[in-house]
Amino acid sequence: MAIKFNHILGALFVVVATVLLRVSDAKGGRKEAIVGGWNPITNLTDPEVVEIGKFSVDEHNKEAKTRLEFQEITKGESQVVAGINYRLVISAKDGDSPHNYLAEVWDKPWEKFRNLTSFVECSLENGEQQCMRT
Ligand SMILES: *[C@@H]1O[C@H](CO)[C@@H](O)[C@H](O)[C@H]1NC(C)=O
Ligand SMILES: CC(=O)N[C@H]1CO[C@H](CO)[C@@H](O)[C@@H]1O
Repeated sequence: MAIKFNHILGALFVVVATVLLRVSDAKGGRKEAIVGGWNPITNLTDPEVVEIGKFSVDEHNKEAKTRLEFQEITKGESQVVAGINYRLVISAKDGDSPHNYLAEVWDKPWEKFRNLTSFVECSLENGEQQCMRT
């Protein structure tokens, strides 16, 4: 299982690297729907999207041994790439205080594959949450 996990991490790294390349390619250009580019998720209460958000928090809790409670998704975008990459800004409670996190999940429903690629707390810059620059 550990070997398999490393294998998948390798694959995820390739995907993330590709995503980063695409993002830098798209930088400076106008935010139009590019094939393979990131597109905003318009319905943040779509059950499928909410499921991905809850999955992120659950996975993170398992990995980091935290007890965050999913609240809602406040922003999101997705990318079609051998499945769908989701990038979601999630509000979750850590004890009593709400925090914002940026989660990335790679979902390939037909393979029943879904994994949390990244889960980080949004940093504060000038008192504003800098989660997703759009
Ligand atoms: C978003 O999705 C939910 C569940 O499918 C639906 O009930 C709701 O009407 C949708 N909202 C919009 C603005 O489309
Ligand atoms: C929910 C899910 O599919 N998680 C998987 C992430 O990848 C590891 C390694 O293959 C699996 O063990 C998990 O089940």
